[in-house]
Amino acid sequence: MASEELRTDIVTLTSHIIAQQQKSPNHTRGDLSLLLNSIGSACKWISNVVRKAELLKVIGATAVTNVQAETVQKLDVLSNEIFINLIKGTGRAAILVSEENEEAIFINAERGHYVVVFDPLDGSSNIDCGVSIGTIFGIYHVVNETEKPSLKDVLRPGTEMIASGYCMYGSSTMLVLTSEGNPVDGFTLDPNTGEFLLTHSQIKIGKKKIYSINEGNSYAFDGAVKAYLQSVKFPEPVNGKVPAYTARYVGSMVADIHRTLLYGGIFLYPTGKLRILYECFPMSQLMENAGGKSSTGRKRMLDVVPDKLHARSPIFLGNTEEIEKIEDLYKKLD
Ligand code: AHM
Ligand code: MG
Repeated sequence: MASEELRTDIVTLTSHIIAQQQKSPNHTRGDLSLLLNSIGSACKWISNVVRKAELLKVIGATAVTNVQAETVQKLDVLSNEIFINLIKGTGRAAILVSEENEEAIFINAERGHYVVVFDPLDGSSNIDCGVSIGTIFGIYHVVNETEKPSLKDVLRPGTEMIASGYCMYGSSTMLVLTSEGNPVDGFTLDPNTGEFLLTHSQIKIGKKKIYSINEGNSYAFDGAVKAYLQSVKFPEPVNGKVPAYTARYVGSMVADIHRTLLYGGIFLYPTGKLRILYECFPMSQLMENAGGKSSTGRKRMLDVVPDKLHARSPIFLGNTEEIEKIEDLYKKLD
């Protein structure tokens, strides 16, 4: 492409975050913008180590000691350290909750007014075979800035989350972000400039009929999930046409949700493996802001109040129509 044809109206993650901040009366200090930018930086660093992981194993085994030291550290542990250090560096977070840490991490009680919950590298079964994995995060404002931060700032419904997102380390690195009252936007990491560039503005969930579930767990499914699966595999004709569903399952929540957002369909994890705070809530806020729905089967996911940091829940996310089918089946079951 000739240089005169190159677009110059580029929106970077940073310029997008600043523009959103200017529209928001609640976050005029720019603290949330700082946090979101630091998350963007953390994701770039994690992307870098994820992409080098296999090569480092080979180089590390025979050559440079410090490289070897780096490779013996597991990727999820390394990602956790990167994420924590970059957030700490902003001085704006009061509490961090990571999937990798049993306890909440309390920091900077004086100037930190935000809680950041995150899974630094989700999709553990896919880490060692090069399949897409990702980082998931959510942000709360502390309940009261004048009080000492405590667990009551964390154990709150998902409706109080002010921003959330994920970064997928797939065929490209993509960061997808939303915040209260704002749409869902996607940014692709440009490896040449090291910038996240706005490539998917105002994502609305697609309309394809794709269902995504680990059917290896079928023995543990309840009647509602079994009936739903039966209905998508053996669909009844609608107006003389049989609605054909496609099955897709990566086994990394970030990749399965990313596909569900862009193409449409439903993601089901009914057996209660996924963690409420840093897996279910962020993905639910993204799904709702993209025009979809998220449910435990019996209630809106974002209305749940977790009773402990690593509490888990069944979850169903996707097109409103599909989620309502599941909810109706649960009503019949109860
Ligand atoms: P993890 O936090 O140990 O990586 O587990 C969460 C992952 C999700 O990314 C994914 O949706 C799910 O576990 C897949 O589980 P399974 O392999 O049992 O289908
Ligand atoms: Mg996880």
